[in-house]
Amino acid sequence: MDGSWDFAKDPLNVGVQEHWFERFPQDRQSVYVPSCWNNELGLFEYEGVGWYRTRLELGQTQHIRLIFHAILGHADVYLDGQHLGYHYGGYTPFEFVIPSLPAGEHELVIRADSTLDRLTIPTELVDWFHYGGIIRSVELQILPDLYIEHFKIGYELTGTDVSVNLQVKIRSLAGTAQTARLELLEGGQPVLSEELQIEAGQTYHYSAELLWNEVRLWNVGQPELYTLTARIADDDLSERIGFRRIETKDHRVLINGTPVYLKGVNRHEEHPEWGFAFPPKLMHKELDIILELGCNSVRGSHYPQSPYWLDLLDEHGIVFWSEIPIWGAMLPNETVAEPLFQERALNMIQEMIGLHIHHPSVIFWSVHNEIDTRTQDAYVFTQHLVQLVKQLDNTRLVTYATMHPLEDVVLPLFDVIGINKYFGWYEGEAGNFKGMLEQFHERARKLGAGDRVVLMTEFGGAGLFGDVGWEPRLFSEDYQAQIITEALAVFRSDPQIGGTYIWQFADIRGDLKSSSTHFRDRARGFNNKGLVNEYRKPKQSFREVRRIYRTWND
Ligand code: ADA
Repeated sequence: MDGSWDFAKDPLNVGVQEHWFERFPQDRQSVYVPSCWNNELGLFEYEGVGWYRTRLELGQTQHIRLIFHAILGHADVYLDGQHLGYHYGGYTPFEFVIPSLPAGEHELVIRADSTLDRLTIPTELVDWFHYGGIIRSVELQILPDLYIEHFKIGYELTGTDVSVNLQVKIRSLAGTAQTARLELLEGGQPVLSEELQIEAGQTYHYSAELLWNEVRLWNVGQPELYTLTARIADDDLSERIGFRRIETKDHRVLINGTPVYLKGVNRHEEHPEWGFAFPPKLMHKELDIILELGCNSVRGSHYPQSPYWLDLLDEHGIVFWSEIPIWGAMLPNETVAEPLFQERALNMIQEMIGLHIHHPSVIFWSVHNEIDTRTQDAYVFTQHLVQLVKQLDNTRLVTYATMHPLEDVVLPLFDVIGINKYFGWYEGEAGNFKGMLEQFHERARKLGAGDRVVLMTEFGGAGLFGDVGWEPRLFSEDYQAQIITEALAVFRSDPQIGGTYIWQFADIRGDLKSSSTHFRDRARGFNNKGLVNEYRKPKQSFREVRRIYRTWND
């Protein structure tokens, strides 16, 4: 349903009371969906409620499914004036099925609220721009009487032999019992077929086990993929997977038994002209630049990124770190103890895993970034998050990023520990990394976490694009390149570090506001720590990192 929709902002938040879902205001404009409203003229700093409206036309009575691939913040959906439901989140899809919607014109209205507060995720204090809007596609599916609601693939590998578990959830919207043949295909070729009897209104859970020998394994730079399709009556659903085994040993991540040193960058899915509604064409460009840099991994900072991006990584054998948007550098400890905050976090974990589960590129699930991990509240909260991840998917590594490496109490809860530290920028000098890491390893051993894989998940500094000179001054490209180069040398010489993720791939818009004291060092209103600027033009640091990453050949 992408295209031009009606849009009205609701700064006084009166829309619900005034029934805008039945009578859309006259004072409206037309915006393209998906997009961020901040990229419209006059709405740059608008944070709050926005209403969207479009229409859909049915030639006959149909069952429909509406999929909202991502709406920032709080979303309420109305169809013909009726409230279909509410979703909280921002980067994961949700959907509604409406059986037997009559022929004719129907009005779809969405109330999207981008307001950040102390219990939203992220909270109001976050180092990225507060965008709002419908940031990914809205999809309309016309459903037949029998449709596939969900198709989940799991597997266990022994060498190159695999046992594949297929679970298909079939739902009947028919008024009578149906007999239909469920077919499962791999690469278009039938592998299983079974006749099912499905009662009226029933949700049928089908599961099957397949044993395959000598499968081609997915690996870094070796993107072997398999497409599986479930088909019944007039519906089908395809999912693509890759088979690989992830383990850790001797401070390294192993893929299919081989250690891989992770050469990465932190990537926000953001661009000044598009906000978080990042167009696929730009993802291709971004991938080319990241490959050129010599990376084999990307950290998806700080929220579940678009499935299209993950498809590209799957297809190029690049390893991905997926995380939920708990951004904690300034998060008060009381917040993590709040039931609503916790409920939202658990829900986000569930939705992230649901969205990314089949992508072989994803090898890390990360539960939070830089919260105050020195406290008992953080320990208990983290325990819940980690438990949920393990329960939903115990084939990947559970991780997080800490800004308190020397005081952190949650280290033992994780398979992999990410350290964010900005020596040479916010504190000390790049040379300080060595001493800090020695202390960290010692402490991790004492806490019983000495065998974990440790990744440097953030480090770097700001370099303003074009500011080059004869000496490395703060904010110059030269200085940025220098601290990153020094830091990389320290990390690479530490056998207990398993990989590096530079902060960050590209400059992003920050949340610099004249009315607030936060993020005052964000010159131009941007976080300028990118290796490329916001238009993806390389800085000196890009060239240095390319030179270094290309010599790390393991
Ligand atoms: C933190 C945070 C990043 C970014 C960075 C910085 O480590 O995780 O999102 O804000 O600091 O640039 O200061």
